[in-house]
Amino acid sequence: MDLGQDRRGVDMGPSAIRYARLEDAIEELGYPVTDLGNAGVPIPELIESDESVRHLDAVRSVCEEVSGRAGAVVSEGLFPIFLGGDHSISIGTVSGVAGSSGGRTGVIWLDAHADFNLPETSPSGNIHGMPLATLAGMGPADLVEIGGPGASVRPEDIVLIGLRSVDLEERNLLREAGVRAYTMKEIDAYGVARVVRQAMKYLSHVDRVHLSFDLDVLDPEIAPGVGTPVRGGLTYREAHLVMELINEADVVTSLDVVEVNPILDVRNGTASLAVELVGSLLGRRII
Ligand code: LYS
Repeated sequence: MDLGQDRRGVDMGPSAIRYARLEDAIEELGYPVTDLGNAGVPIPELIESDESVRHLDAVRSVCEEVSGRAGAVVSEGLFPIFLGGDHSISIGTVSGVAGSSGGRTGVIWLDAHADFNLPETSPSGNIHGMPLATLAGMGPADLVEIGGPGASVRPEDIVLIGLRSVDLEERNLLREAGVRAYTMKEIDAYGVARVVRQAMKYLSHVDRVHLSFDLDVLDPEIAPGVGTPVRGGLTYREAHLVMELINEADVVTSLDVVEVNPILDVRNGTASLAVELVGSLLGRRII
């Protein structure tokens, strides 16, 4: 889906990631894979949208479908991997996962942006800048109620890692909500290993963790194929180390891979890197 922002291309992300052989990479680790196909997404050029929040109705209907399908997969005890698409799909994925499992679901949001805008604070009107606030129970009511009334996750069960582009009013919202955020400054100052270990410790009270992986957390030099690139992101090895350390903690039970834009990519390199990093998250070892 690419309705959560105003640039075409991320709707082709899932094709690019499949083409980069995600399924083979997971099967090599010994896990069977079933590809359940795509969600039904309207074509932006064919939708009339005069909403102040861009394509609100269409995003809601796609996220409702995704939420239901996510819940069904989790109820079977399986590990769902959701391919975006812009980050607004996570309103569907996380609400479905959290709503269908007992206990508390924590969220790790790997992203250059906080995605914590409300319609009133958003500089763009794009829903892909709002999913995390929506999941925390703020945001447009039509979207908050997907997967059941109220918040899908508690603000204190959320950790952001890799931030380096946060809008002015969005900063206040994050602070007021009490969401734990590790920016690139902490990563530079303390090293990525310490940051990830602290994050895992911070989330040690939850029953499961959903990892929402936005490729724009990576530096644009290694991941140019993203819709909203920001300089100063994770290096190649830092990114692998994040995934390797999260794998060691053995708590992640569902995953989003979002914002791959093949139109802006170079020889499908960003999608291939996404596949490599999913491999590290799922337990691929160097030796
Ligand atoms: N913070 C900006 C906005 O709300 C950018 C969000 C980018 C999300 N991938 O539009």
